[in-house]
Amino acid sequence: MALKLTLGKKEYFPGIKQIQYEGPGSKNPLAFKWYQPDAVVAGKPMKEHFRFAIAYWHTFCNAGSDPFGKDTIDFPWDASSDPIQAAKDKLDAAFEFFTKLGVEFYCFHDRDMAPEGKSVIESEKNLQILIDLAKEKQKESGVKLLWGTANVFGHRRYMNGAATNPDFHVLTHAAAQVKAAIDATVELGGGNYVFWGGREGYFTLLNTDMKRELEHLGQFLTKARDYGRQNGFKGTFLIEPKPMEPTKHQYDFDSATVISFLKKFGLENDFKLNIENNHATLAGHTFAHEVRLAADNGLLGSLDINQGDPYNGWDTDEFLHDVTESTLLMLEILQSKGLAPGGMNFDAKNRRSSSDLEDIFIAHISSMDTLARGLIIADKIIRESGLLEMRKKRYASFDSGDGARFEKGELGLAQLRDMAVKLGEPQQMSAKQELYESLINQFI
Ligand code: XUL
Ligand code: CO
Repeated sequence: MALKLTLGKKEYFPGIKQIQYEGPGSKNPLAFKWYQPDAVVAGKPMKEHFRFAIAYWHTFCNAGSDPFGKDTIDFPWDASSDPIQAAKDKLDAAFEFFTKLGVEFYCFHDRDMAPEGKSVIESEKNLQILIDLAKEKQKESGVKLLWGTANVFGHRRYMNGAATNPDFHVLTHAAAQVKAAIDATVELGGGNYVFWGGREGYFTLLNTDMKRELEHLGQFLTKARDYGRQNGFKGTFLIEPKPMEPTKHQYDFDSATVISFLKKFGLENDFKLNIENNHATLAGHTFAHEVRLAADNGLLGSLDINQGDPYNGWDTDEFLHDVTESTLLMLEILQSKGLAPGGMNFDAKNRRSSSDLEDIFIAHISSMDTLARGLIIADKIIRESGLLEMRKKRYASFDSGDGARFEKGELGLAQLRDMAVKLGEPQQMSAKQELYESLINQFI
């Protein structure tokens, strides 16, 4: 079903109409060149492969400030001096943006949507006001919530952590926020609920009882899961790995770390992973590696789409615009069971020097086209390049005979040793890395 254009009292992007597909030859920056939501690729419509979502915090809250300078972008929805009115205006602008871009999902933190109050109770009331309005807007437009989350890293009370804070009092405030954010996610029909542990980590082991902090995190997530399940949340809980920034060492370091954490605390049936490209590269991995590991463990949940800068080592959250990177990602997605009920959330921001309002449209369009191209290319690679067959052949010695017996656990170490004696020195087998790499380029 197509989204219905949904405007508030004021139109925030007056020069921009609903974005259309015009094809690769188009020179219109406000048109799709590759992304056709209903075009079928690899057995289903493009939009179902991607399930694109807009990140409320970057797109409507981040006006370009960095540690060295203040905002550079004027958000017209930020004009009111009454914070609740400003939040309502932002909601209007957000739904105008979603429905003009044709993106069916969005994601938010509690504090992106509604301002923090002077007490837990006032914060809960503020959030409820906005959730009621968002519910109406979802109904009118057809837009859905991909996931909700709580910002338990921004406020100064969380400077030593939220669920892993050494002070129990702080932990109770994190619990209050997570409870309200789960309630909001249930009310808005969100398919997922995310935990990103920005302050769950440490700067020095000298003042940190790591074992105790990790046990607190396991306990906290268990209780959050129980609360959600008892209160109508049927979706997937997600943990978003990131190795560092803002803390020096974050507990949810990467996919491998989070997978073993989930298994240790018995959370693997309710939780999956929300993997972000720039977090993967900060951990010294590729996006594809992190996605493959999660998928192989049945724990691929959702993706935060962006890219880092190869020449510096922090979380620059750029819009994904690299076609090779997108192709390698889509190769993994096509070999997995797909993302639903997860999706692809644009956890990305414009450069602060991209200061026109239309630049946020251009950035999303460019990324959606990049992913659409990646999908088309990856599908072709799978069907025509022979790459997967080549890879399978590398392991042919395990497909039958003693190799297959080994895989089944039928051969002990001493038997394997006797076989080495009998078989003699193995024949060298090239890994053909450059051939694989050239195949990818042949299809791009
Ligand atoms: C921070 C980050 C967060 C999470 C949600 O690096 O990625 O925005 O996606 O809290
Ligand atoms: Co993210």
